[in-house]
Amino acid sequence: MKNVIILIFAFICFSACQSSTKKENQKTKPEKIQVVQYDKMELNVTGMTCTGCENTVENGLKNMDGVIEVKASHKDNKVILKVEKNKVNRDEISQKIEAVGYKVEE
Ligand SMILES: [Cu+2]
Repeated sequence: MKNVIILIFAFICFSACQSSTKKENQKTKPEKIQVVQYDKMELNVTGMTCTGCENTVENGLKNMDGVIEVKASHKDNKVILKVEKNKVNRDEISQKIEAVGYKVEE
């Protein structure tokens, strides 16, 4: 009788462990397949006077981690970016633009 109880107990423990590892797998799976989300940023930038200025800004920003696309326009005084969400923020972009010699308007 004692053996049977131990056996049942062991079986319950075993199946409980199994179901808990299954649940963990289901929890971790979505994080592994994490979809990259993108953000669009638009900044008003003054000081750009020609396409050379646009290139300077674009090349400076393209090298930044998390920046996917950059389009600078000296005619509109705008810099439009596509960035990876939570990887790079507006302040870091502004700092970079100012570092290459242009002014970001708030
Ligand atoms: Cu220029």
